[in-house]
Amino acid sequence: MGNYWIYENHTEGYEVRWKLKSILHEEKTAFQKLAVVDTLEWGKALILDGALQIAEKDEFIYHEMIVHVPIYAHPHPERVLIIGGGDGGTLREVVRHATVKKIDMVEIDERVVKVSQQYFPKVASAFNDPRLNLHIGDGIKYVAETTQEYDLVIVDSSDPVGPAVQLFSRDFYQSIYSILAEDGMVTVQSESPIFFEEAFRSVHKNMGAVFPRVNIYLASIPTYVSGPWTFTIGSKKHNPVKIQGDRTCLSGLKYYNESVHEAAFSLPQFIRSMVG
Ligand code: AG3
Repeated sequence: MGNYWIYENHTEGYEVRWKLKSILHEEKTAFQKLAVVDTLEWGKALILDGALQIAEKDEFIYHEMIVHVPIYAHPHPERVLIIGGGDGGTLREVVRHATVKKIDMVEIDERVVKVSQQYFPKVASAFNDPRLNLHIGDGIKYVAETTQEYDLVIVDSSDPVGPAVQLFSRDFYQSIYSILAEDGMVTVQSESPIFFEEAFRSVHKNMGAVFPRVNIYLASIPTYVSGPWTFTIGSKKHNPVKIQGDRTCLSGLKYYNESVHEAAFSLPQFIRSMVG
């Protein structure tokens, strides 16, 4: 392929483009448009409804941060629920932890799982883990109906458009609150504070209406919009800024370490003021 580019619009006046080596796969699933492309700079990338979800070269940053921060902040994370995350990257990081005994994962679009297994074997590498129960279905319905209890819930969603809108709502956080143990916590990806300010603020507001403690932490993920990306933790009891967990699986990680954990909660003033 000669001079072929794909574009992602962040605002009306700002877009990013990637030069492609090839388009590997394109389909319309029951829920969204799904594409896999091979980019010149960032390796293969998974795109849903025009928004880049993972690129091989930097997915480790997002996946390590959405998982290891809350897991290390919890003294005994045994039962974990992942909502979304069909590419398997979040799951891959969760299974590193021997303290975790049971993992439920609820992904609405089975095609994301299948296509990721085909094109991203290093990301979708843990679907055979014996602790995993994979449910193909609606995460909103699952949290409203399940009788299971969890120590940690991780919401690895796409942007709040299309199938993911309700995953940013107060009702959803309320349902998560009721299936968490008395010292449980939830982590969600909460978008770019610069390009998705409304979504970012609403996560903080909705989570704060439900959880006694809400903390935000940051990481820069080059292939997601530009600047910092936010994650928000709602916690019933523990202070997520403090590392409490067993630290044996730290080796082998590429982004997360103990000082990154603490530093990630330091917010620049303009972000602090958005939620202050
Ligand atoms: N979920 C968050 C992707 C958000 C990207 N947004 C964008 N490009 N506009 C990623 C799922 C990875 N498991």
